[in-house]
Amino acid sequence: MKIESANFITSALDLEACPPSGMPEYAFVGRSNVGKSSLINMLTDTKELAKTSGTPGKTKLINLFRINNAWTLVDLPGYGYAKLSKKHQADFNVHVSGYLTGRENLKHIFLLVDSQLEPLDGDLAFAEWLQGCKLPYSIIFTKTDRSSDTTVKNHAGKFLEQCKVWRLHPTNAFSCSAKTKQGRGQILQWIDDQLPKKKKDKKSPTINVGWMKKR
Ligand SMILES: Nc1nc2c(ncn2[C@@H]2O[C@H](COP(=O)(O)OP(=O)(O)OP(=O)(O)O)[C@@H](O)[C@H]2O)c(=O)[nH]1
Ligand SMILES: [Mg+2]
Repeated sequence: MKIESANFITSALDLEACPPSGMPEYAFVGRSNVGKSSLINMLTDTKELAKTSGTPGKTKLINLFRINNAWTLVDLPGYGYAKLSKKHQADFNVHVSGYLTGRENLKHIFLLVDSQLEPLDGDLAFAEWLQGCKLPYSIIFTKTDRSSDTTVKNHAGKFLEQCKVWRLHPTNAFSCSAKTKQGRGQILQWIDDQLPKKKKDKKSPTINVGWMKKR
């Protein structure tokens, strides 16, 4: 999919503040600092559409972006960073879970998992919660440029093994690097495949004027 336009729509505190939309929506969720905002910039080929930071907890609101005037991409606050205040984590739970369970046009959730780390129970528990809510989700292993291919494969393999143990069935699994753009093509292609197909322009009917010549 070619990104022709990527525009910020709004930052919303909660579901009620998200403008109603009939466009298919795709949300990115995961632990604080896992690389959600960086991945959104990488996918849209922009530098600062989504705000990133080395300090966990940068994204505090539900940020909506309109892509190609056809679908919406959503950057969500992160979860589970121990150093964040209890209040921040509680707000995350209420607002993000309210958005995920209540947004009618939400088509798919990408759960980002750091490929540098061994599987974390927090990520598996989040996937379990999504599945319990019957929300369709896929896994994206992030920051693949930071480790060797062997380490990335090892961590991704272990995580997917744990998914089986936890009886989790993500729709798909991808890997990506916001730095090298690895995975960009696959993720965008997969989203494109899910989008409703535009109807081809009907050709104007050709008028057969042969009968006129005979007269
Ligand atoms: N090397 C490398 N660094 C990355 C990658 N993705 C993100 N980072 C870095 O990781 C840090 C966190 O990235 P963000 O995109 O802000 O993470 P986030 O998940 O949006 O974080 P919160 O908004 O705090 O939940 C930043 O310093 C990024 O530059 C990647 O693919 N490769
Ligand atoms: Mg962020």
